[in-house]
Amino acid sequence: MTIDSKIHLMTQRRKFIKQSLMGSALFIPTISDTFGSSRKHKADAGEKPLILSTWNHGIPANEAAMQVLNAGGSILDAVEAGVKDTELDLDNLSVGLQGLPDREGITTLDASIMTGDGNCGSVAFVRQIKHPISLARRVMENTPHIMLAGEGARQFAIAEGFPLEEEVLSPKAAIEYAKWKETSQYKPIINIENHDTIGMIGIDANGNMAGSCTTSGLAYKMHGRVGDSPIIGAGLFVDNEVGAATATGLGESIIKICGSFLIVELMRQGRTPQEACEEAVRRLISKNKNIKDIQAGFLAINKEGLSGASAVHPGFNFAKATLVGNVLIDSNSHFNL
Ligand code: SD4
Repeated sequence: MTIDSKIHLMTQRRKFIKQSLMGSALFIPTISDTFGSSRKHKADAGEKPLILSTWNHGIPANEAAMQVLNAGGSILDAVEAGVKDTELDLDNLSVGLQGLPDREGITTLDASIMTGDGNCGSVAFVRQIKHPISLARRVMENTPHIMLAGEGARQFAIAEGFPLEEEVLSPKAAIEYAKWKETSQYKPIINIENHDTIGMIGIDANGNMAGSCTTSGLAYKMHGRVGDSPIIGAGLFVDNEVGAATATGLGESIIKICGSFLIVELMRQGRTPQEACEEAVRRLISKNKNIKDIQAGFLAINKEGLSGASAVHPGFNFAKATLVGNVLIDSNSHFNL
């Protein structure tokens, strides 16, 4: 990305944040123990339909999802269409086949999808498939299973008529991989290398929920490594009776606490989406060493249409779309700069 385009992006981002601050009572500073100096956005009245997605690319993804809802599509169709947009984004180095490869120079993808009635499907460690989210949906709809991995997932994709893409790195990924190979050091860098997985959760006007999550996972991971994104309960969990949650960041830290399931269960016990996300962050911090090197962020919605978000470190943002707009919001974080 050129410096000019970075500045443009930052200006756009500020605009979005400003809009959100003006447009609603989203940010009400509150006092809490570990999140005391940060701002919570728990004061919004419930809104339906509502779609939340991780990171900057959540804006176009939410737009694609809202278009589906506006055209009368289901919330499941919406969350699939939304993240398909990101899977095609050539600038995104953590989602889709243009994502950064593993240590062997091979890009492998993880994805999951879930509906509020408990149906779910996922694919892990899959190669050459442009839209792993659609393959995850086919696993959910056309097999008696929930998860297919590796060669089996690819064979299933062929049987379902998915085209196999040529296995070459995108130009950007090839440049980055060549640089990485100079030292071949593996050290995840928070908010940089982990920065782009898309997790999307949504509720329609009738209270039906669905979620989707898709990623190429951690750059330069070991061949065969699978993160949280395709693991139901870790990267994604949805229950129409309560709410939905999704995660981004270092998958290993999220799997250890079953992050998304934990958040939904905390909401079931009466926490708001915001409180549940913050509690999950605390839990993650308590269960992981070297927390200064780990970033993870969570998003949640409940069946009333309230939303929440929280992260370990500053830098996590998300897009929130309702009938009145689609805005980028900075999440609060446990640690501050
Ligand atoms: C993983 N959670 O594979 C993913 C990476 C990620 O933003 O979220 N990147 O661990």
